[in-house]
Amino acid sequence: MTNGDADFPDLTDLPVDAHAGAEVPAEYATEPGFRSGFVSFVGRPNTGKSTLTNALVGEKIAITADQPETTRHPIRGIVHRPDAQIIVVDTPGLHRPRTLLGERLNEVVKDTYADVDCIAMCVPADEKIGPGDRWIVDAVRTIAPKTPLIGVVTKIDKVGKDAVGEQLMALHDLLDGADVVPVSSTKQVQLDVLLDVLTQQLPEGPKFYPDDHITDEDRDTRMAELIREAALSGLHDELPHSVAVDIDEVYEDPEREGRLKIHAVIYVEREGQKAILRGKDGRRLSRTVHNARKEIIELLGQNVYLDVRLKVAKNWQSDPKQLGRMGF
Ligand SMILES: Nc1nc2c(ncn2[C@@H]2O[C@H](COP(=O)(O)OP(=O)(O)OP(=O)(O)O)[C@@H](O)[C@H]2O)c(=O)[nH]1
Ligand SMILES: [Mg+2]
Repeated sequence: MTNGDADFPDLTDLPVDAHAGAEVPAEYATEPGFRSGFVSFVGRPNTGKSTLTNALVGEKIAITADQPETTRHPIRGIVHRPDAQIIVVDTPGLHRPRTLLGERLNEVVKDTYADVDCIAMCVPADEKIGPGDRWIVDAVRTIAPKTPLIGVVTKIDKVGKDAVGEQLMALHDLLDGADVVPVSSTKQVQLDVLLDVLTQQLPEGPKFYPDDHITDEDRDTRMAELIREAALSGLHDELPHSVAVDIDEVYEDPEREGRLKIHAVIYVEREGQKAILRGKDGRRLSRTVHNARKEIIELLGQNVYLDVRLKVAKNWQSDPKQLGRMGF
């Protein structure tokens, strides 16, 4: 399935030993002083973690949306610098869970804390720091008391300089005096500064991945996520949480050389939601397919035929069996 832990290799599976030995393959070779390691972005939903991940990596590896709880599994992106390799792990936004899905997401995020070299707590410049943020910091401190924590004030393009300054101070206080960095992912402001700060937090060590590797996400997962992103656009309230996407089949189109045929299913929880996603005369669904297809073509660099069906999986967010089937 698309969002499963199965697609997310255990951190212990990484070729760490390759670096300790004398025989380092050419593509992993580095200068002395090179740093490498893992950084996890955490924060409330909708705080800009995935947008920041994409901006740092330089390619869309995590989908983003103007609603909370867009990211549903940790996504690794690799930032290659002359002096460091930073593996950023974008995580689902943390909050008090309302459904079984919410609980499972929280568990997965907490699992990632323990395995990283640095945790970066993201708070948007345009929202007051509140109990939700404190709850996350407490969780981080409990699960990973020794892991260095830094603060990131995101979306600084949305407010004035004074407000950014105030938020930096507030985050600095919340994190007991940790380093804090203001950034704008959409306007590409201060991203290099953030990478410098993150690099300083990493131990010296060789590369985990070759230079051309930017994510661990497999092709089908990325395609399913792009379809989900297209489907979420413009949705309101609780509906986005009910949407899940599965890639059914992918094969070379026998009717047209060089074209890939992709059959996907969008799951919702109720019949009424299906009608909303389909739209009047199927127009909304057509737009979803059109937009998703464009993104998938860009991802694959290949022409595709995209077929998307809508199906109801009743209350899948709260049903352990269905969640398992959906890969959670
Ligand atoms: N103006 C502005 N908007 C931003 C910036 N970064 C993110 N956003 C917007 O904030 C919204 C949420 O962004 P995401 O990156 O999906 O947030 P997230 O923290 O990954 O959300 P979850 O996955 O739900 O936890 C989207 O509409 C983004 O376009 C930024 O630097 N400036
Ligand atoms: Mg996200």
